[in-house]
Amino acid sequence: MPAPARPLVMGVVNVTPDSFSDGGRYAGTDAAVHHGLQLLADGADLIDIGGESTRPGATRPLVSEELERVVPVIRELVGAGAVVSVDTMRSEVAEAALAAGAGIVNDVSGGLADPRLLDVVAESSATYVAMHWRAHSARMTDLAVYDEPGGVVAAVRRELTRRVEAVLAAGVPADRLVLDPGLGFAKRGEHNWELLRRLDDVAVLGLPLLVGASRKSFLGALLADDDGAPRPVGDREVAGHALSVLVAAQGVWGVRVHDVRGTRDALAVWQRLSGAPAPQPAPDVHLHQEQP
Ligand code: PMM
Repeated sequence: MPAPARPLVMGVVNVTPDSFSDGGRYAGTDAAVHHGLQLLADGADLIDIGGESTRPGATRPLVSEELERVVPVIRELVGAGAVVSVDTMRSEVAEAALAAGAGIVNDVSGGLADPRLLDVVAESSATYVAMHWRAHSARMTDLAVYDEPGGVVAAVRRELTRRVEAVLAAGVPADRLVLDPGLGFAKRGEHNWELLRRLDDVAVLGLPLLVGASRKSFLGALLADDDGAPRPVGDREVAGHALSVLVAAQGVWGVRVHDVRGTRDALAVWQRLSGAPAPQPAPDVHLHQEQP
C-alpha cells in the first residue's frame, strides 16, 4: 500500500502570557510575529495563532484582550505569505481573524463553547478544525472519566460525531472539516496513549485528523526521572518527533507542533524511507487533503 502523504506541519504561536508550552515567550506582537516568521523559515505549512491559554485551571482572557493579542499577529503573518489558523473558541475572534486573512479556524471546543462560531465559519470559506472537548480548562480535569464500554476511544468518537452533525447542520461543508482527538483536554495520560494507538477508530466519516501532542504532560510523564519528576516542558521534543512520525504513518492530515524544524527533519527521514509524497501545496484557504 502506498504511504500516505506527509502531514501538514502546523507551527504554534501562543500570544499568551501563560501557556504551559512556551510560558509567555511570545506574548507581545513583535515577538510573536518574529517567532511565526522563524517557524515559516523552519518549514511550517501552517501557523496556528492563539490568544487564550488552555492550560488546566487557566483563567479566560477578555474578548478584547484576545482580539488585541491575535489580530495584529495574524495580519502581519498573512502579509508575509503564511497560511494562518486562529486558535479560538470565540465567534468574535474568529470573525476578526478571518477578516485579517486567516484561512483556518481551530476551535478546541468543536463549537461547544460558542455555537455562533459555527455560523461565522459557515459564512466564510475557511477550513474548520473541531477538537474533542468537554469543558473549559478550569473543569476539564474532573471530566477525564471514560467508564463506558469502549472507553475513551468510543466516547471521543461518539462525542466528535455529535460535533460533526452540528458543524454540518450549521452549513460548513464536510470537505472543509478536520477533526482532532484533543490530547490532554479532559484526558489523562492513559487516555492520550489509547487514542494515539487507535487513531483509525477516532476518525468519524473518514474525516482528516489533526494531532497535537507536542510538549504535553503525558510526554513529560513518560520521560520522568527516577524520582518521578516529569521531564521539563522544553525537553520533550524528541518524544514529540517520534510521535509525529508514528501518526504520519497512520495517515493524519496534520501535526500541531512547537519545534517545526525538528518535526520536518523527523518527517523527512520517514518520507525518504516510505516514499510518502509531499502534501499538496497549501492553497490560500482551502486545505482539505485527499485521504489515502
Ligand atoms: N492543544 C493546545 C491548544 N490548541 N488545538 C488543537 N487543534 N489541538 C490541540 O491538541 C491543541 C490545540 C494546547 O497546547 P499549547 O500550549 O501547545 O498551545
